[in-house]
Amino acid sequence: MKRIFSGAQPTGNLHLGNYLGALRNWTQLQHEYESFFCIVDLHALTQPQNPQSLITKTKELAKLYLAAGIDPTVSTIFIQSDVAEHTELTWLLNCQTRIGELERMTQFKEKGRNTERESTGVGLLDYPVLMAADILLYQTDLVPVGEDQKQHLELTRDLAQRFNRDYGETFRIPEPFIPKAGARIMSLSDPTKKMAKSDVDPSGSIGLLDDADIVTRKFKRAVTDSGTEIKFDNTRPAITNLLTIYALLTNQTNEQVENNFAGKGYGQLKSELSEACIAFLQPFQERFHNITDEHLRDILTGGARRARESASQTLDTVKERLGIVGARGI
Ligand code: ATP
Ligand code: LTN
Repeated sequence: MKRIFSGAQPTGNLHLGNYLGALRNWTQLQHEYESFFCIVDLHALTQPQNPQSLITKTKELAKLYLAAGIDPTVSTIFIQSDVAEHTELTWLLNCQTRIGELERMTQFKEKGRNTERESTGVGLLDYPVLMAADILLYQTDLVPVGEDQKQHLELTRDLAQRFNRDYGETFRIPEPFIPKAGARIMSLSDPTKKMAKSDVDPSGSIGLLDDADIVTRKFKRAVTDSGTEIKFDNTRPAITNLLTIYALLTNQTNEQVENNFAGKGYGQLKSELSEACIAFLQPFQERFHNITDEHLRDILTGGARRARESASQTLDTVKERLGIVGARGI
């Protein structure tokens, strides 16, 4: 059976973009692939975190995976730091990676934009290598992610190919899986930017844990384009974004959605969109609140054990290939 691997960072509030661009696809793909879904807490450390809130966010994210429909009886759900192989492979891959490759990453340039190079964290630069380690440890075939992760996937493939060429066939070369619709949900307050957890302005994103009043208010205040027609149109990013969210939440085609809104106004679109979103979020949040900590701990402990079994096999091969065999080699 082919494998998928994906993950999200336990930072900020997970939003509709994370769900429509990533989690929703994971829940569908888990039935066709052997699946590993990781809470990448070590990636979160690339930006300053409060230790106590990192613990809370890690727990919250694991519950969000379950509430979204990831089934722990068919998929492996685990916390990255529970499987030490991730950090160990990162070091080994670091020594195969060029600084130039990392400096070219758009996300590094964007996230480090407001900081002097002198004081930018090394973790932020090295972030994609840890991500490559995550993926390559599991001999992953497919990585379902949003559009913003495409470049990191290309680097992962380059590193794997280089290692295979220099040290012999070791890693499977993963393919990205980027959905046709929903791969880049835009901010409600600025449709030229993606909906982002790291955005300081909360009005741009619908949090998966937002209550009905907040959702209604955020959609009501959402920016719209000039003109009155309600149609998918790349030159009108705000309306196209709202329609994309509506189509995905109601499982309709773009054509069905356009027909539904033919002759209606922006106010109607916003109120139907709020309704559809609340209808999705309410049962989602109910599932979220019904997951007990004990149940979660069992799932994550079992998940880490299964993940370690796979990861350690790959790591052993990599070390062997590199001549890192410790006392055993003497
Ligand atoms: P931020 O939202 O602050 O940029 P992030 O993208 O680093 O955070 P993660 O939690 O690590 O957030 O991302 C989880 C998944 O959600 C990734 O696959 C990412 O590509 C996807 N994703 C993030 N934002 C969007 C968006 N606006 N539209 C679609 N997918 C998204
Ligand atoms: N960088 C990703 C999170 C991530 C990831 C991964 C995604 C870390 N490791 C491995 C897929 C596969 C992000 O969404 N910001």
